Amino acid sequence: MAKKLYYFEFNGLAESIRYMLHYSGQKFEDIRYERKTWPITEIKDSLPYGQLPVYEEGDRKLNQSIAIARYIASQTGLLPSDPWEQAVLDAAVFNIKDFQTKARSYVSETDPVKREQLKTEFFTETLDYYLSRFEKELKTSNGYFGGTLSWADFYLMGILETINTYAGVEIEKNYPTIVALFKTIRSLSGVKEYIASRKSYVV
Ligand SMILES: N[C@@H](CCC(=O)N[C@@H](CS)C(=O)NCC(=O)O)C(=O)O
Repeated sequence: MAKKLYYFEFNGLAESIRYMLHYSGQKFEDIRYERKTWPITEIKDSLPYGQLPVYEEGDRKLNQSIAIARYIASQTGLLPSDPWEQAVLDAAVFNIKDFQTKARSYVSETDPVKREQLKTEFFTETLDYYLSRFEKELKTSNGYFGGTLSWADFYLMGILETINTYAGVEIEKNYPTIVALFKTIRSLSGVKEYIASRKSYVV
């Protein structure tokens, strides 16, 4: 069955999904649109909710990045079978999503004065509030959100790398357990080759 992932030529909400697909060695078509030529009306109109990412398997279509990531994880040994363990990882993903939402209000602000204010608030309050908690959670569970490698770990890396693309710094650099986790994921077979082959992302 043909598998296709549609997104932009950017990391954003799709990169953790791409990482997991490459890690599991699945063949898929990685369809990327240029953000500067978006919207392409006939494509946008064909999407279930007019937004990307969208994942296709044969004639089935799925939108919402978290639903796609969780589905791919369930196919690739990155989602545990125990309901409690699944819920712990869901909580981790939604905590990361909350952090991303706050970061987004800073990076997407177009008014330069407001952006500076939001940037200061992000770097002096929000960043450490969340990253110190992610760090602690990882540290107390063997370096992974669920004790072993799971989709929540990939999700964290995809989101933080995207914020880094916008912010121009490695926001995780002072959090050694997060740094170590990313090093591990980047060296996984499939992920390593994908990273070596992809173009660098620009805002
Ligand atoms: N909650 C959705 C949000 C999707 C979303 O915001 N997609 C943006 C890119 S990150 C998009 O398609 N923007 C173009 C548009 O709205 O036309 C998800 O997680 O998949």
